[in-house]
Amino acid sequence: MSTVKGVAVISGANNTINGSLHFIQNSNGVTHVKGRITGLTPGLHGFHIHSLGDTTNGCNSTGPHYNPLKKDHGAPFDSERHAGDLGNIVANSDGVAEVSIIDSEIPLSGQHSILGRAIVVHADPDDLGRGGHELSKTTGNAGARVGCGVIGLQSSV
Ligand SMILES: [Cu+2]
Ligand SMILES: [Zn+2]
Repeated sequence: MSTVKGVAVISGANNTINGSLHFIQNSNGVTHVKGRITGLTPGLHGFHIHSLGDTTNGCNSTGPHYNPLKKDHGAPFDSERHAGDLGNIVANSDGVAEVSIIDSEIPLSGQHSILGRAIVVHADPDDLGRGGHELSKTTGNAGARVGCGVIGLQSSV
């Protein structure tokens, strides 16, 4: 498996949330997500791959969490998780989140590729399936979708 690179430009409904994220799939199939998102409220924000790259109705048309193996919502370190479950990112007091996530369930090639799907940032923390809320096992009860971008192919080496 060769290195594949993707990129997503993040924007939100009110134009205050912006960012860009780079996706680098290494030769062992593990993907590194790296970049920064600005304009967030300080604190934790749920962070997921959603199944569709459709932003005709903003982030709300990107579908549910990407879940090709039909599992329950969870944390990135759980075996019972959606492939798209990347946990939370943390915005500092200036509303800036520096993102650096390494994950083995979000390939940029093959049957379960995330290319053409969306990455979504939520208003609230993802409870990682542990909150006991009726939405915990489907969305982590992370609230509104405040920013998103479609993951496109950047280049292959
Ligand atoms: Cu989400
Ligand atoms: Zn999920």
